[in-house]
Formats: sequence, C-alpha cells, structure tokens
Amino acid sequence: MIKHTTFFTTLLLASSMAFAANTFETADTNRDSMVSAAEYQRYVFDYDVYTKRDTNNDSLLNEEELGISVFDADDFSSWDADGDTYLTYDELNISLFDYYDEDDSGYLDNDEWNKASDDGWFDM
Ligand SMILES: [Ca+2]
Ligand SMILES: [Ca+2]
Ligand SMILES: [Ca+2]
Repeated sequence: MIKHTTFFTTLLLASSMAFAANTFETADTNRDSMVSAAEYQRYVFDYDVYTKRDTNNDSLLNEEELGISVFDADDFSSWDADGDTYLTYDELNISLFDYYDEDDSGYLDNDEWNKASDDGWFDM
C-alpha cells in the first residue's frame, strides 16, 4: 500500500512537472509577465532542458542533438561562437534567448515564449 501510494505520488508529481514545464507562467518567476534572461536560464536549468537533449552526456550539443527542424545549419553555426561544431550550455542559452527575443527588449513576452514552445524547444 505504501509502495502504491509513493508510486502514485511520483506519477502525479511527474505529470504536473511535465505540464508546468510548458508554461510561460512557470518560467516567469517574478510574475511581471515577461521572462528575463535570468528567469529563462533558471528554467532551462531547473527543467533539464539542455541535459535532456544531450543524449550522449558530453555536456555539449551537436546539431543532431539540438534536433529542432526550424533551425538550419546557418543558425547552428552562428550560435556556435567558438566554431567547434558543438553548442555549450552558455552558447545555446545566450543564442536561443536572443533568437526568440524578436524585439530585442531583453525579455521574452508571452508571444515570443509561445513561439519557442511551438518550435518544439520545450517539448522533451
Ligand atoms: Ca519575469
Ligand atoms: Ca552531446
Ligand atoms: Ca561551440
């Protein structure tokens, strides 16, 4: 019985986190209706957005691991600041945030966030 309850709680927790992981509200921790770079980076870290894509666990993302069809090879190479054909955590975080911050406000608004989500960035 205890085991069953624990399992059920784990399931509930897992499903609520999976749901939360796709919401703008979760990322917007200070509730100002904008996601700052710091909030974005915390979100990426808290929900293992980067590490889940890093399937061979070398702490780098290659183009295949990035695996988002909306980006092309030019996007990838322009984000790869040191040109080693891998994106580090920092390279990706900075580039992806800038990519979706279409009005260069330094924040992602709800529409910009939804575009990133629609592109599959937060779907694991
Ligand atoms: Ca915010
Ligand atoms: Ca990797
Ligand atoms: Ca690189």
